[in-house]
Amino acid sequence: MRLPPFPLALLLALGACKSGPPVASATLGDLRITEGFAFRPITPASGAAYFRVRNTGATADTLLEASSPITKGGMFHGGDMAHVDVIALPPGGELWLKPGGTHLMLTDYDPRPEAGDSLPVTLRFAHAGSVTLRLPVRRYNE
Ligand SMILES: [Cu+2]
Repeated sequence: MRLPPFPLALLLALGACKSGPPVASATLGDLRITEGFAFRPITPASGAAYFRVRNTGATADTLLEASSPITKGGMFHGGDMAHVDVIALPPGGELWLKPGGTHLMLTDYDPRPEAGDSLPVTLRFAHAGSVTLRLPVRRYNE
């Protein structure tokens, strides 16, 4: 039996949505964003994402929020998992979210990304505005 063309096209579209080419860096005004990635969530309930932001300008900025279209929530956590409301980026300053330290915690993934997928994440800054990355997804602790 042949598959009708419509569901096949839909399936291909969904696949492309989950695994388009990753975008781990971006320039947004004076901000240089690099080294973005996410771990594949152990469960769909929550998973961490990481990136580095350098403010090369003379104006202070603040990272206000981060969100993904495939998660319900997004919040910043310190290395002790304590909630961090916003993150300051003074002129010449840097914030580097990495495993064991401050991270972006995304919650309620649907669908849960696989290793090799890219995870769309939008960062919103008070001064520079918003940018969307497609974080490469790695197997946990890889
Ligand atoms: Cu956390």
